[in-house]
Amino acid sequence: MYTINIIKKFQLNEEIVDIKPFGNGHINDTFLVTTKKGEYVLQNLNTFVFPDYDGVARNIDLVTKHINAQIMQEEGHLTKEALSFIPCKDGKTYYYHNGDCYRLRNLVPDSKIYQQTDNPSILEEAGRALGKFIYRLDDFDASQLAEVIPNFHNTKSRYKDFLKAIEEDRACRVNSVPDDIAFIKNRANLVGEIVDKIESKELPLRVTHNDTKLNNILFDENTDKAICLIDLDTVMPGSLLYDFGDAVRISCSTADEEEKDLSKVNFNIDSYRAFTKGFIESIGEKITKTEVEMLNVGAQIMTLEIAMRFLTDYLNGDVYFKVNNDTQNLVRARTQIKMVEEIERNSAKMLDIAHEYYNRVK
Ligand code: GN1
Ligand code: MG
Repeated sequence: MYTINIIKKFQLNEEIVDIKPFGNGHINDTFLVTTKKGEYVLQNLNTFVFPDYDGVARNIDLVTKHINAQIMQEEGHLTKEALSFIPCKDGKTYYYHNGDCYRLRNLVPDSKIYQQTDNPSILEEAGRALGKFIYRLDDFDASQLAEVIPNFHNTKSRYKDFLKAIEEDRACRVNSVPDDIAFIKNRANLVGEIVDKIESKELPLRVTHNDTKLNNILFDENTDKAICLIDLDTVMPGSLLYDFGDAVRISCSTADEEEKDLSKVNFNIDSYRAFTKGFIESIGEKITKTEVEMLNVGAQIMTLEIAMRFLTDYLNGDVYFKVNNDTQNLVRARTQIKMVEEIERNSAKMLDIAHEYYNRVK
């Protein structure tokens, strides 16, 4: 169906001027819709990755309503931080047709994203936005949320998927990547570190975003202040370490996830300091001592997990992440493996930084 006909299903009675591809996610297709009155973001959710598209829409609705109510309470009115979705003519928050699931939301005015930066004040803002997101959802009952991708950040189950991919060797690629496989297998003892502690209640189960790449944070074009987190499809119950770790692996890297020259992939400790400062300051006393002690472990495990996911997809023949060529998932796996090494080398310093800022808020 033409995109223009899809937009007609929504309660948006504005004349459309332009529709063009937008953003660069690995899962969904996104478009920028310009009308005579404003700009909107239309997204086609990947229903292979998110078969429970109804649960995704409900989760997002519940979480944005909760956050927006807090903004109202704090400010007396809705600010730019508030995301709002335009309902369909039938009242639903999405339009489903033949396996495609579309949502339409406002484009936050004068906003931009960063793919990468080493500017400490921007990274401090990024940490602050993430901390605020978790802070605002602290009193939200996580059991209301559907687990839209079961075991999404269950590193133990991701490791099982990885072993299965090696055994099946569907794309006949196993023999060409022995060192990458060995790197991950050598760290098998780490995969239960977070999930086991959630189960034993040493780590609290919170509401987390679960996809906290820097480009999922909106910034104000004029002031460079962080506005809010976007791309809420994976909002689910989880550990704060998932969000912190997933953010750090990108925000504190000196190179892109797709970089082929691994000598350019390094860990920037100043970026880590700035991000951690913003994060701990905004979440304040709500962060637990165990979480603080494990922030660096969170970064290590989340980076290992995504390395494993990219390598698993490479071994399975590129069935999950969007790719433009046969080695893209391997390149991604290798940047993440290099980041794991870098994080391991810096872990003592990372722990010191976490203590330093925690001591100021506790
Ligand atoms: C996917 O589509 P995007 O880029 O926001 C993935 C994340 C990965 C990321 C790796 C639902 O996110 O988990 O960290 O790629 N999202 C899903 O770049 O699997
Ligand atoms: Mg995403």
